[in-house]
Amino acid sequence: MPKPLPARLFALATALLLGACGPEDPEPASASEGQARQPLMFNGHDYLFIRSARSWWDAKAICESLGYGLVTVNDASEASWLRGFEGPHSWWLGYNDTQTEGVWRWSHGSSSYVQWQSGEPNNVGNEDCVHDNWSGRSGWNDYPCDLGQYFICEALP
Ligand code: MAN
Ligand code: CA
Repeated sequence: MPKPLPARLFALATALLLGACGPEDPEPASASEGQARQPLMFNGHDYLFIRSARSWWDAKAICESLGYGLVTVNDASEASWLRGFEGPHSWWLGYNDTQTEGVWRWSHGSSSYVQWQSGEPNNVGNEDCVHDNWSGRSGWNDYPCDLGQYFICEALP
């Protein structure tokens, strides 16, 4: 069951507030960053594109605090729709092997869809989290979870 409208409006207001002053920002973020947080709908799902570079762990916690999860990608149409908003940046997805090396899971929801960039995942150093659009390529790359990336939240069902 989708969350009622007031809950969604509350999540949106919180997201906008976060944009104006994130919990870990050393100083208030710019107004343009706040304006860049767009809730978007696709195929009955709603998403937040958060243009603030955070570790995968912080990104996950921020999505959860808003009643969302890190995005789960279910098929090629969702993947290409998401990519339409990514621009030149790379974005955290929920996919990760933080629990068991080599066993990839979604942090929220489930999906059998995968779209690795060729040669990935390669776990260079220690890469347990997945971002999309790395270096402008249209596939996924495993990447160190502690590095800051923009991220996409998806409303939990
Ligand atoms: C860098 C990192 C890795 C990636 C390789 C690809 O080392 O971005 O995650 O796999 O480049 O060459
Ligand atoms: Ca990699």
